[in-house]
Amino acid sequence: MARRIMHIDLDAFFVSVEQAQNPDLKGKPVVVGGKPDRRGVVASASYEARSFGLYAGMPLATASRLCPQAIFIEGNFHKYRDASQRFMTILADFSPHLEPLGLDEAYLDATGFESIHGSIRQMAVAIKQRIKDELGLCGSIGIASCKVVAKIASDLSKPDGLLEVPAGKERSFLRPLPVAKLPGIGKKSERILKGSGVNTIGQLATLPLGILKSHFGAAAELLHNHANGIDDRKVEPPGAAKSISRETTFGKDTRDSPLLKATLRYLSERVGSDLRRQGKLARCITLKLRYADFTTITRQHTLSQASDTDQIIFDAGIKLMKKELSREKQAVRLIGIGVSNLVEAGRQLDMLDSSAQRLENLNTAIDRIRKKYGFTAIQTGRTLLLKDIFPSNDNGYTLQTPSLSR
Ligand code: TTP
Ligand code: MG
Repeated sequence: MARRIMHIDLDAFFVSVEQAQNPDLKGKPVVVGGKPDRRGVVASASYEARSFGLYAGMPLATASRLCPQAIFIEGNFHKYRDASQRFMTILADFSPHLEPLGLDEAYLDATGFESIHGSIRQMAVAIKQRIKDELGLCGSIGIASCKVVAKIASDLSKPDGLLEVPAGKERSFLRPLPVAKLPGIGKKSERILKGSGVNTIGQLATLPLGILKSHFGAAAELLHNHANGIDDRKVEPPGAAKSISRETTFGKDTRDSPLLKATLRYLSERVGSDLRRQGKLARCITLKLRYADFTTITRQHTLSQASDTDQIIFDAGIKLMKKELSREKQAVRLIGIGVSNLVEAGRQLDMLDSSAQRLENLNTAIDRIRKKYGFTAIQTGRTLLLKDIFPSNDNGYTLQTPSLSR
């Protein structure tokens, strides 16, 4: 089932807090940032001020020249922080799966909440209403199956907007939009893309990955995925026991079993090493596969006992992979392994189990050596295969630096 992710962003936040406290300011061009005789820039401009061409980051002097009748306010950060905390408290009433970003925006995972509110859209309406009633502020909400599309939707809907992108419609929604709407595309990237004839997100989505890589290096894959409405990032509440994962995209889609196994082994070792460095044990192992047609699946296995050993992570991953690939005939584009449900390492490991103890001792020793001499100083049998496979590019495979997501 497709996820339902909301992105909520308050409209003209600093200005709106001022307007809520002083109704004389409502409906007028208002700027927070300082008096125009001060050096400095606009922090927030009301939508009335924006119609004169004012925007955040513009020098105050320029703003005053473009819109002399605008009301300029110094601003008070404590006030905005209080409003922000009250805003986040309202959101937390709706879902514990909440990830605040800065002061005035947040992601909320609303998957499965339709039964409570009638629909996710109605849930968003209820959120907007409470923000209006309790804070006197307007928020815009985007709803989609992933973060990047939800964020673009809330941005497009501003001000006081609500825009839902149905599951399956991500690409057609993004297709006509200018590339600058994609988070992460600044002025410089926009210029580069325009130079390659790419003006819309749709054009970016179909640009061959090789061309994108020549301009954006390691960021190309992410950009390509986002332009195609693909974004697996989870909504991660701050401070919650997170997950550790590693993944890698093959230079060429593959069904080669030794290669898949060796890569999984390598990724499991990286995850295990991170777990031990953080002093954590994991209960849940997740395998991720993306196929040639970009379909992405995750399969989970819960361990009877929390662990941080490479071998146990790998064993669980390989079982899940074998089962999955026996059903799926497509070639694999990306493979990843992750652990979650983390607990502090303590006495959870069964010390009576000598084989578990031996593995733990071995892993600790390996980590010590790696810390001293680098990660590749020791490689176990299966990862050695990677060396054989990846020494040159002539077989078409490249192993990219695995990304670490927490
Ligand atoms: P934004 O959400 O980017 O802007 P906004 O809320 O004023 O307007 P809207 O979302 O409707 O487009 O940023 C939130 C607050 O962060 C903003 O009110 C003021 C502050 N801010 C700065 O101080 N400097 C900046 O350059 C930006 C962009 C924001
Ligand atoms: Mg805002």
